[in-house]
Amino acid sequence: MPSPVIDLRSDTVTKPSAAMRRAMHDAEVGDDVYREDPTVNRLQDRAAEIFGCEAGLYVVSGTMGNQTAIKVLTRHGQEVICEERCHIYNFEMAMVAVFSGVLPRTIRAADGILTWPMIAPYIRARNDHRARTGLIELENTSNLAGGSVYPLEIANDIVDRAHAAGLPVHLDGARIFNASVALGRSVAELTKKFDSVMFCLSKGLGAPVGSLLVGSKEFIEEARIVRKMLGGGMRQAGVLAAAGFVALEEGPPRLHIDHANAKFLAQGLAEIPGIKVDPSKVASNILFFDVSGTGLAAQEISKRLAARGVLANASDPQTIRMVTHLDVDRRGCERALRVLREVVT
Ligand code: TLP
Repeated sequence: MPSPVIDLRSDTVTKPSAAMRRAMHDAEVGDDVYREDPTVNRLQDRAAEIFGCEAGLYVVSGTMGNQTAIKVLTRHGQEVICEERCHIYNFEMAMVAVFSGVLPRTIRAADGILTWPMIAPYIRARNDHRARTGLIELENTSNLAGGSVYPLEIANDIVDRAHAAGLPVHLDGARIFNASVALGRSVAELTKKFDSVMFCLSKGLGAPVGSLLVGSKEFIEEARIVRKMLGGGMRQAGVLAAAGFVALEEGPPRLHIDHANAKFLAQGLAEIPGIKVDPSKVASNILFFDVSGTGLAAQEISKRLAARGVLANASDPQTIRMVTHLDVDRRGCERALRVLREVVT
């Protein structure tokens, strides 16, 4: 029997577990646009409880959650300050411009971690010549910066000072549970100062579909309207939310395994000739490694890996990303390392 494919392209690729499928089968449903889906309501209430917020809103995807929050918190013609490699700027189809009519004001920061002194010079209040700042956005963990984690004091300092300047702060917490595990602090602690938080059920937590926005009642009421504008009123969405509920309860306690596997991969990769990676930088479940020393293009390596049953995407001509998750165990990681060594030597 051929070995199963080791899919390290993303933590979005996980398949629903047996418990999730059972919960989906058994889910009580209603029309969620009328707020009558008991399973969606239960998921939203539980998310709000875990994050210590007033309310939650189930959305189709992380992208929908981020873009909904940005729309609620900004006005056309403003700027959003964010890190240069963030998801809202690089992977959300220019929706900040298309939908909210705002301009990303990007700042490059080491490891994707902004600090207040980096942000402060870019904040513009009312001005006759330049667009006003409307929002600050942070990403934790930072995907393109290699799953790096915001130190709590740095994130809190940014939010406190932004508030003092009259600015809201949105958190793209697609992988905030990974940050929570890496720091040993609860997600409520990591996010309590933010005006809005988006987190994904469909990444490391393992659900097939869905993300949540959490925040104040007032913010979530506005977000409901924007979600509807985006076509995100899903009706009997309880069949999906049921899987999300299982992910929210069962996902977080096992994320440390993915972090250990990512570290293990990085340590193994560092020993392969021509590959450059710093295992000490791997803080969660994402790693990027440089393949330029192998003499092969990242795309070519990715193709050769795929032919041998290991999937990992090139993120640029000399870099490959690997993401660990619940459908890849330690043996899978060992095999990925073996195959990679064969492919490049
Ligand atoms: N990230 C995906 C791709 O879009 C790159 C991945 O494979 O990592 N915020 C962050 C930090 C994300 O990494 C992602 C997805 C999203 C938002 C968007 O979530 P979805 O895919 O549910 O819209």
